Amino acid sequence: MSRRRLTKQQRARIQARRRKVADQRAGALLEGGGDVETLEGRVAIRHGRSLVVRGPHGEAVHCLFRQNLGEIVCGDRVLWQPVEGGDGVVVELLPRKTVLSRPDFSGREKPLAANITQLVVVLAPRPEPTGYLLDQYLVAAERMGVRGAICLNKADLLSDTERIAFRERFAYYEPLGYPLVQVSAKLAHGLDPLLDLLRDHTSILVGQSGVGKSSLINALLPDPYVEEGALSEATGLGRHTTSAATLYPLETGGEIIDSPGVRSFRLGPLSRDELERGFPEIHALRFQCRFSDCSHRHEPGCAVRQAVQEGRISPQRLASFHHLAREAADR
Ligand SMILES: Nc1nc2c(ncn2[C@@H]2O[C@H](COP(=O)(O)OP(=O)(O)OP(=O)(O)O)[C@@H](O)[C@H]2O)c(=O)[nH]1
Ligand SMILES: [Mg+2]
Ligand SMILES: [Zn+2]
Repeated sequence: MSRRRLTKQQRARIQARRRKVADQRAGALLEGGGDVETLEGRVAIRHGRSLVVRGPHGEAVHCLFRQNLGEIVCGDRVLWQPVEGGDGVVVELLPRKTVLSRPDFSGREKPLAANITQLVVVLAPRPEPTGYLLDQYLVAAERMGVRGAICLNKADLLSDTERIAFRERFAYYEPLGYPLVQVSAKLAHGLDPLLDLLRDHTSILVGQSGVGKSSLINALLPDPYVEEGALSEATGLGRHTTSAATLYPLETGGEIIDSPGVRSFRLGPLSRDELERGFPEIHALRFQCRFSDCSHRHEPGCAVRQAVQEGRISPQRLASFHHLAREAADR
């Protein structure tokens, strides 16, 4: 690591200067482009003030944009104008159907990707999955109104019996409406059911760092596109390699978005109704508790706790529900 260490101030100054130059350039391009044709495109990736936009024929064009267009992210649909030299300039951000956001360091909601129709949570035997993170993502999917799905990767690390046991651990989710597939990105095993799942969808792969999201995308694409990280042997945690959400078209139909791994995920503000809808098996019992505002904690006549006792609802799921309810109440 020979990279020079910059102070916060220096970094901020450099960023401000870059922003100004990009703005001036975008401004100049915009003024030059009097009656240039306007095309529709899809944002594949955003790097600071510049974008890679896929044009009508799937070609990748580097585009600049003005700050007043708002926060443009991967998956956004935009209008852009070609300029000399093959670059372009984005002139309009089209309305989003869905947006996945997560809070930034200051707790402000920041969009990560737009116009997603499916959220695929990737899990692997290493790093060890956390049920809470999975449940948070599934709540996020329900809240966005998109399908949630689960992809178990790194099947090659397990023996036959371990592989079955790993799948069994998450089989609970299938009847709730979350498809489950088990694959090995490394051996390119089990990819057909995954491709079926991805067809006709704009899917985002999410999950902990090191579970193999980028590796999966590499396995699915004809040419290796994406850089994979090495799994750190000491901790079993992957290095944070993917730094920006990136969209790729799939030859078999659909689009797939690689996203930077997380250690944890925090949902934005969540109403009681949104929370319950995020747990379909709890939502289904909402009229059966004795009290209509039942917290499913200690009230008598609670149909949800009854279902847990009878083995119909997983105690971990109810624990995730309570954890999220507490978080929502704290905000
Ligand atoms: N054995 C095995 N290793 C895998 C498999 N898929 C990925 N890996 C390894 O796991 C490590 C992390 O893979 P990445 O694809 O970079 O993981 P990621 O989820 O994109 O990580 P971030 O970008 O940090 O979020 C790499 O060393 C991969 O080679 C798999 O199916 N089997
Ligand atoms: Mg990655
Ligand atoms: Zn209850």
